[in-house]
Amino acid sequence: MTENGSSLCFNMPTSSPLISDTLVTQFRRDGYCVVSGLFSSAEITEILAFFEEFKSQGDAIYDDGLRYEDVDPKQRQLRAMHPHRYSEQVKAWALNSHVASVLTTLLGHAPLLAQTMYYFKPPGGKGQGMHQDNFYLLAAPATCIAAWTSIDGADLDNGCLYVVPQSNHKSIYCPADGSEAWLGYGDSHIKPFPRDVKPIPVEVPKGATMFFDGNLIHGSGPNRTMDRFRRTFVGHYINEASEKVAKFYHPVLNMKGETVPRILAPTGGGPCGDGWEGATH
Ligand SMILES: O=C(O)CCC(=O)C(=O)O
Repeated sequence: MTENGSSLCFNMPTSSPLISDTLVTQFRRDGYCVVSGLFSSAEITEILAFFEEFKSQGDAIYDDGLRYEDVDPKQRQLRAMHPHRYSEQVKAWALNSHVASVLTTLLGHAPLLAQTMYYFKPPGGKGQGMHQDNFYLLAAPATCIAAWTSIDGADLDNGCLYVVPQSNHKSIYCPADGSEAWLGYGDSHIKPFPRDVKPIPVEVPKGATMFFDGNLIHGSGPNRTMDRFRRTFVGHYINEASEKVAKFYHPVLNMKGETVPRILAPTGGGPCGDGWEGATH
């Protein structure tokens, strides 16, 4: 433990046996990869069962304290925001040692947990607009990373993610027209959307985890099925060498679940100007 409260390097090797060199290369080049087997099938069943129960508690559904049944999934994302703040069990899943091991390889540093979400995306649920996560998290000096674990299997019909490969090498796009519209569900902060990039779908098998870079342009399609959910458990992490992340993601936790007080909230001067302090997303 350092004097400012962070636990740097838990002796976790930076080369994980849980991810192949090919996938590490793909992540570094394209900004994403899909890794199987980090959660057991029993854990996936437990996560599913937990959130089926959790949704009736109604205290962690985005936004404005809306309850599950009050959210119209055609209008906005139906998702629990930061459920790890409400449940030690969810926190334990977010701190999963296999996920931590892969994150350490991809980051080259130990990860710190900044956010969890659980997307329900029921039949008919809307898609998510194309965005870059670090537009919202403002992690610095390194970008953030997501671990997105598919509970049902995500495919073209039920609303898998779309990504722009290699956009992880681009800077954060700032909204050009100054409008607030991109804060709405399904809208994009990337305006105008660059003509030279083409999103591609990424299907993820049930139980597998997709990792993606915080600068990667991504979004998701609508759930066009009549009868299948597209549920996903998501953790957003920052690199332990980070100094800052937006205020919406505090407290930041190390992978032992301890608060890391040395991480500050940016007070202006980010890539999109002094007035932008980030947001939940
Ligand atoms: O799961 C989705 O549909 C969107 C997820 C996403 O954009 C994210 O986790 O950053």
